[in-house]
Amino acid sequence: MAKKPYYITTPIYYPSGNPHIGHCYTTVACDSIARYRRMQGYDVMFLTGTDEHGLKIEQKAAEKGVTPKQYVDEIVEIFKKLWSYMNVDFDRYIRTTDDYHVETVQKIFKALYDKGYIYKGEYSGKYCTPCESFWTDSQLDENGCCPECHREVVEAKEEAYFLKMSPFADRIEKLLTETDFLQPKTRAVELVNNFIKPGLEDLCVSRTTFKWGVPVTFDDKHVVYVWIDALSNYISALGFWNDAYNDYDKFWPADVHMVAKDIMRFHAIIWPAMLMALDLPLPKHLAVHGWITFNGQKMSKSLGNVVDPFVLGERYGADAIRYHILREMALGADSSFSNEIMINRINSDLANGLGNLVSRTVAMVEKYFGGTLPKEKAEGEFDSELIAEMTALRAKVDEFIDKTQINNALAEIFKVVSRANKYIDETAPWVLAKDEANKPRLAGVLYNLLEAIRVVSSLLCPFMPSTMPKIWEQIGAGEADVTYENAEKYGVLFAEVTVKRGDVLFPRIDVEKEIEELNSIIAKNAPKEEPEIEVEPVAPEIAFDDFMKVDLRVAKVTACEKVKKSKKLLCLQLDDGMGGRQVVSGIAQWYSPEDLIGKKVVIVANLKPVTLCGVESKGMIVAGDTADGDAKVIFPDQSLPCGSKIH
Ligand code: ME8
Repeated sequence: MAKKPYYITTPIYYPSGNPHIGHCYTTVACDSIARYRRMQGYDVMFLTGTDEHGLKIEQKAAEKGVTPKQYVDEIVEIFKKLWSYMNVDFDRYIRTTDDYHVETVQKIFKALYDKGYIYKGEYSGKYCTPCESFWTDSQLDENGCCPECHREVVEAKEEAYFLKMSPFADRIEKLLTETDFLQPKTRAVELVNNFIKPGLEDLCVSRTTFKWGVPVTFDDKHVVYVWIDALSNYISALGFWNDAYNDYDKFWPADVHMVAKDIMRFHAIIWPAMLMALDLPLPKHLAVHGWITFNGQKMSKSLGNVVDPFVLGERYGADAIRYHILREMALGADSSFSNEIMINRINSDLANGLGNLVSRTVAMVEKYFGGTLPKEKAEGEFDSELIAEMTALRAKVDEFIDKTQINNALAEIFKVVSRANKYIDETAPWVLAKDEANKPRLAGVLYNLLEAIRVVSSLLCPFMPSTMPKIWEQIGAGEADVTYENAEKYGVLFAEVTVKRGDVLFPRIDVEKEIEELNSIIAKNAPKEEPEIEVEPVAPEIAFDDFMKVDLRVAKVTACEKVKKSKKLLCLQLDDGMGGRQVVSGIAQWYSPEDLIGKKVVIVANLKPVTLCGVESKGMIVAGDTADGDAKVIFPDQSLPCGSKIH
């Protein structure tokens, strides 16, 4: 019987800096699902790649004095090296600079134009002549000048192509609210309220201010907007409207696109609109995960050195890193990365849990039976419970993988690891070993443990692919024993199995010493100098009583949306511990609603209410200025209760 096709994709990453642990999460998550599906017998296509066009890349290359292509070639190699290091087994790697992809993008753009969905219009905004750049009002610096060179800008108009969005608004709203396309569904409401309900604006899909992009074939002053270019990768990589590949009919529509929340909007609104306009089927699922944060901020390239995945992999092994990031991240929520949490998890789950289970079991088979078990079955107390749990495990893992909830799948597997360790304490093999008459029971107990390890390691293999074969060697399991089919069966290992002690799978890490070493690496890699700012003079002295007049409180953002008619304002609903309040804040340029919802902030609680753009604001969110003139919200310790006073 022909295998069922299964198509899963990561975003294609910008090669504008080295990959970091955030990129690792999505890629390793997709790799694990792809491996799980292969194990289940699917014919899998796992696609990843790089998104190589755009102004940012053009500028970075110019700074380095190389061509954009030379610039991306170098970084793409680092991405590929990291994926091989992390045991990421992709089936195809797409680069948007590949000729076949460019051909598809050009044909898509032309088809949308011919169908009347793309039209020529005028893009108006502020123009900086020396930089040859258009800026929107919200992008200008605090003096209304160019955010790059800080010179004056002029009102200007530029011809541009636009994609009509309104014909698709109803269908997209239904897709988001009435189907399970978007996972987790809670995010769909946010998208509909923030983008669809206020009216979907037509999208500007071409640029004339830089050259590093896909040229529009019928108007070569223009290059295609980088998101139209990038999103098309999911089908160009299958050979849609090009001759490089021939798998479109087999693999489209995709089973899962996995992305982080920052690019959800492009995948949940713009990509479906493009496909609808082309009359193509929509992907089946969009799985949206949160960010890996570090010190409360989205981990990004500038923080890359802090937790360089190569450095971490060198110290603990790629599988331990894979396990940690997959186990920590719940679909939809952010996950904060800390070296200490990672080390503790490696110690508890991998060294003490799984590693210990394997080494104790193998050591006992060697000690009590010289390495080969006699043919015995244990069917007494505790045995049936362990057997029932191991045989029920596969179905539970399947269910979570179907829902792309990898952390929960791993939690289920590790419940069986704990259960098996507990079984050792319950059955006390060292007591059984004292009496020759108990030897048959002892052999049966050890056989059950080997079976539990076989089941657990078979199901863990997609997540930790390089460690599991080492376990199989130790427990005497052959390739045919560790299949998906056998993962729900008991009694698969040969009754007279021979074990073979091996190296320690996950050496225990000395937490204190390790943190000290990591901290010194972090300190070495930290930017040497703080960015310079013009420090404002300190305000005139005030008495303590005056300070106490300002009532600062902790409040949690329960809801947040953009203020209509304003590019700068966000309207936040806050739980202030006193019944709640609404605050309007001018931070829309730097934060989107999903960055803030669920977080605690500091507010000036007794500020006189004002009305901004017709919306009432009771108080103010406390924020600071960066060297670049951006605003950064002050996030207090998140354990402070709502309403608590700051002084
Ligand atoms: O957005 N935590 O590329 P990009 C979790 N080229 N995931 C993170 C992360 C973090 N701190 N940082 C990055 C682009 N990611 C576009 C995509 S797709 C048609 C075009 C992951 O290099 C996450 O998967 O900025 C996020 O969606 C992706 O990297 C964005 O990568």
